[in-house]
Amino acid sequence: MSSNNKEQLAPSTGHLSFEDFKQVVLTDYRIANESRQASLLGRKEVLTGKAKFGIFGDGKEVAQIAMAKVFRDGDFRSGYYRDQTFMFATGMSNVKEFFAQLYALPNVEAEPCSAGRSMNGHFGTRSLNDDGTWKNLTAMKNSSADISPTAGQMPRLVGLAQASKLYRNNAELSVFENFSINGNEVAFGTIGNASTSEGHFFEAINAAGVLQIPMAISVWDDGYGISVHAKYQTTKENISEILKGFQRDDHGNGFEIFRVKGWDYAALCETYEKAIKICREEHVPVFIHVQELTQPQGHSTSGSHERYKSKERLDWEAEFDCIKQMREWMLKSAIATESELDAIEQEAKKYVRACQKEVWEAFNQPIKQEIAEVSVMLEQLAASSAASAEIINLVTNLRSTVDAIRKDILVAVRKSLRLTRHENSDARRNLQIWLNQYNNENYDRYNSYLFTDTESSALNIPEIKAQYSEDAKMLDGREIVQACFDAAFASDPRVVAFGEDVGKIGDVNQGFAGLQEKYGEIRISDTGIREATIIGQGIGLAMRGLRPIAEIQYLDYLLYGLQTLSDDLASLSYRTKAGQKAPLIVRTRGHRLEGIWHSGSPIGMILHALRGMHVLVPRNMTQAAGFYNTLLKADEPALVIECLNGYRLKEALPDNIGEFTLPLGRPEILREGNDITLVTYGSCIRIAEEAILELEQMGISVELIDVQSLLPFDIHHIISDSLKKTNKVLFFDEDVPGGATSYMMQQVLEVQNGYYYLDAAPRTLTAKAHRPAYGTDGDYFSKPSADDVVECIYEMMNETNPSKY
Ligand SMILES: Cc1ncc(C[n+]2csc(CCOP(=O)(O)OP(=O)(O)O)c2C)c(N)n1
Ligand SMILES: [Mg+2]
Repeated sequence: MSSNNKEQLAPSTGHLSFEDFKQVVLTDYRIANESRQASLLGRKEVLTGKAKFGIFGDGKEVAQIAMAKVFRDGDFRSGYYRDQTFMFATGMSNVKEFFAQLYALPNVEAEPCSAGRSMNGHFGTRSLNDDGTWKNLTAMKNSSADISPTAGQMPRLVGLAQASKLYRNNAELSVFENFSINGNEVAFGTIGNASTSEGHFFEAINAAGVLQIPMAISVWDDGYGISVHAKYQTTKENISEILKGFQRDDHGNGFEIFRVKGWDYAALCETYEKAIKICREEHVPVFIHVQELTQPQGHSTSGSHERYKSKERLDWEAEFDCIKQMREWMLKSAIATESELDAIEQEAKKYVRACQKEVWEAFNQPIKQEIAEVSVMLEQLAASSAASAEIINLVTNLRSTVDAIRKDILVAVRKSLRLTRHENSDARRNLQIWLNQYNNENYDRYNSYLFTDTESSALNIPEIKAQYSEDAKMLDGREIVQACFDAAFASDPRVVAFGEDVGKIGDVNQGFAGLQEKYGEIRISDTGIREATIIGQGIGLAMRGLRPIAEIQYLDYLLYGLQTLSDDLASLSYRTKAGQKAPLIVRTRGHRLEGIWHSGSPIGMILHALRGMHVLVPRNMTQAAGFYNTLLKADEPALVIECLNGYRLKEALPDNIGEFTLPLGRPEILREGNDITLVTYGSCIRIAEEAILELEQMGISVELIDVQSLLPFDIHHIISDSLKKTNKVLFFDEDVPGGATSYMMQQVLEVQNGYYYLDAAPRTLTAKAHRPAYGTDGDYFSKPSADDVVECIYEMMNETNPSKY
C-alpha cells in the first residue's frame, strides 16, 4: 500500500455515508499504526547503533490524528518531539523523512526539517524558496522548527497566533497574500504535561489570554516527565484543573478549556472540531488537555521506564494504549472486522520497514561511494610513498569499517596527508585537491547558513548616506529615533512595535511617542512584563511575514528573553538550513545609568549567545536610525542596543531620516591619530572623547574607532589597518574583564592578523567583575572612567617610550 498521507483529511465525519466514514477511520488507523511501527523500529535502529538517539511519539498517536483533521492550509504548528503522528497525518512529514532525521541524513531533500542537524523528533516545514523568498504559506501546512528546550516552543507560539489577529484586523495587510486569508489561521501548540511546569508555559498562556488570539494549545499528558511523576510537576497533578481561572467569562475574556481522554478516538475528534471552530472563528485561545496518554517504550532510548513505573501503571498503560483502544472501539462499533484491522497492522509494519531500508540505503550509498573513490586515491598515494604500509593500513581499516561515516574518511585522509607531509607526488596533490572539495561539501552540510544568506542579507543592503540641510533641525536623540520609526510605520504596514510601555506613552524614553495615536493600537502596543514572550511574539510574527520591532525595556532584562533569543531566534536559520527565517528586530537600551540592574553591559554574554543574529551598538540615535533603516530592508534578525544617556543629547535631523542606511560590520574612525588605536563602542565613545582631549595635551595622538557593529565585526579590517599606523591598541568597554573586549581582541589579533603590527602588548580596559554599584561614585569605582582611559593609555605609551612619557 502506498502511504501518501498528503491527502486532505475530511475535517468532519458528520455528513458521510457509512462506507466513507469507515474509510476515514481506517485511514486514521493505518496512519496510527504506521507511526507506531516507526517508533518501534526507530528504537531498534538506535539500540543496534545505526542512530545516536531516539525519542518517539508512541502512545500519543490517536490524539494527534484527531488534531490533524482540523489543521488546515495556512495554519502553523509550534510543538515538540512527540508529534510525529500529527506530522504524518497532516502530510507535513512522512515515514521516510522520519528515518532520514533519525540517521541524520544531511540534505534538505531527504530531511527537510533540519537537513540532519536536529536530532530526531524535531519537526518543521520549509517556508522559504531556495533564494530565501517566502513561499505562499496559505497554500501549505506549516510547522515552525522545533527546539529541544522544554516549553521553548511556547513564546514563538504566541507570535504565530497573534499574526492572524493582525492580518484580520489591519486591512492594509490584505495585500500580503502569502501569509494569511483574513486571519483565519490557527496556531497549534503542543507540549508535554511536565513541561507545563516551565515559566515559559505560564507566561505564554497568560499572554494569549490577554491578547485573545487564535492559539490552540494541546497538552499531551502521560503523567510523567521522564521519570518524574505528575505529583512533583503540577499542583493537583492536573494542569487543566489549575488553569480553570483562565476559562472564558461572560465578558468574552479568557480561554476555552477542554479535557479529553487520549485513547478515545471519537471524543478526540469531536473535541478538536469544537475547540478549533471557536479558536478559528472567534479568535479565542483554546486549551485542550489530553489525558491518560501512555509511553509504550518509555521516554526515549536513554533508559527504560520499568525503572520508575509500577507494575500497576505499566499494566494500565498496556490496556489503555490508544491504538489498542481504537481497535477495540472499531470492533465494538462494527466499523471493521478483526481481519481488516490485522491486515492494516501487517501492512503498516511492512511499509515502515520498506521505508527504513530505503532511507538507510540513501544515507549510506553516497558515503560508500566516497570511500570507494578515496580508497583508490589513497592507494595511489601509497604506491609512491615512504609511508606506504601505514597508508595501506588506513585504507584497509576504512574499507572494513562497518557503516563507516564521513569522519572515518577524513581521519584516514588527513592522517595520510600528515604521513606524507615531506613528499610531493601527483597522488598527494590530487588527494589534497579532493580534500579541499570534500571540506567545502561538508561545510555546506554541517556549517552553512548561520544566516539565510539571501540577496536581502543585511550585508547586501546598499548604503544611503544621511543628508542634512544647512538649517537641519537640532533635536533630542529620542526625537530622531521617533522620526525614523514614524517613517517606517508610514511606509510599510507590516511594521509593528510592542513592549512594556511602548504603546500609550511611546516607550519610557519616547522613541514611539505619538505613534500609537497615529497608527493604531493594532500596530504599536503595550505588552505585559514578560520578556520571553515579547521575543516569542516577535519571532512568530516575523515567521508569518510581518516586520516586528520587539522592545526589551532595558538591556539588563534581556536575560529573561535570552533563552528564546539564543535557542530559537539565533539558531533558526542554521537549524533549518535556511528553510525558515524570522527577521525580527529587537530593540533595547543600556549602559550608563546607575545601580546594579540599570547599568549592566553584558555584551560578551550576548555576543556568545546570539551567533546567528546581528548585534549593533550605535553610539547615538542617528546611528541607531541608520541601522533600523538597514535592518527593515533586510531579512535577518538583529539586536540593537541604544545608549540610555543619548535620548536627550542634541543631534541634527537628517532630511532622509526614513531612507538613509548604515552598513553593518563597518566601524567608523571618529578621530584620526598616530600613537595608539582606541577601540570601543556605545556610551564609551563619549568617555573616550573626553580622555582623548587630555591625552592630546600630553602630546599623545589617539585614533578613536567606534566599532558600532559587534556582530558582524569589522568586515573590512579597518582596525588592523589602523594598527599599521599606530602599532598599539587598547580595547575598551564596560563589560566584565574578558568580556566583549576579549572578543574584539580576538577578532583584531587573530582574524585580522593585527598582532603583526604591534609594538606594545595589546590591552583591554573594562569594568570590574562585579555588577556596577549605585550612585555616581558607585559608577566611578565600578566602570572605567576617562581617568582610567587616560592613565591606561599613558602607561602603554610609557612602556614603549619610557624616556618620553
Ligand atoms: C529546559 C529543559 N530541561 C530539561 C530537558 C530534558 N528533558 C527532555 S524531555 C523532558 C521531560 C518532558 O516531559 P513532558 O513535558 O511531560 O513530555 P513527554 O516527554 O512526557 O511527552 C526533560 C526533562 C529539556 N529538554 N529542556
Ligand atoms: Mg509527560
